[in-house]
Amino acid sequence: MSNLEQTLSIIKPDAVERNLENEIKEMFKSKGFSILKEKKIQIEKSEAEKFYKVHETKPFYNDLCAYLSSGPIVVMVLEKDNAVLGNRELMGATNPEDAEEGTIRKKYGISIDKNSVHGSDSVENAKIEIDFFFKD
Ligand code: IDP
Ligand code: MG
Repeated sequence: MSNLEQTLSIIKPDAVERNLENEIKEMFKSKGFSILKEKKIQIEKSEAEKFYKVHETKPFYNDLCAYLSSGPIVVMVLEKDNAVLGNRELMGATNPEDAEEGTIRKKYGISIDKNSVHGSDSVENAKIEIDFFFKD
């Protein structure tokens, strides 16, 4: 049975800066994801703080928000069957050192904070995050 889902992906500043946008998009497409929407933007720190609000009590919250707003990012809506989990699998572990071969973070991630991509962690959060960037 099919279970078409949408999820939010972000190519983070470290990857945009290294011109990895096309390589990363090709990895999504080769795994069967359709890119329904995309835009390259730079956000304010205050917007990053809203986006990462679930992490506000974490010691790394301030650095994380400063980082996400430090340069251009590419935000995308990805679609395929079971897209949320499929994207998490393709991204790999949060810490690139722990990420499996063949994942985006293994291939391109520099460190736990510069790990090249973001992906929604549940269908519910995917809806919230897609609205955050694409509702106008
Ligand atoms: P995820 O991006 O794999 O979903 P989360 O736990 O949601 O990971 O954390 C959000 C982001 O915060 C991570 O992608 C990473 O950039 C950063 N982060 C998570 N844990 C740490 C940490 O221990 N130190 C520094 N940055 C962290
Ligand atoms: Mg997360």
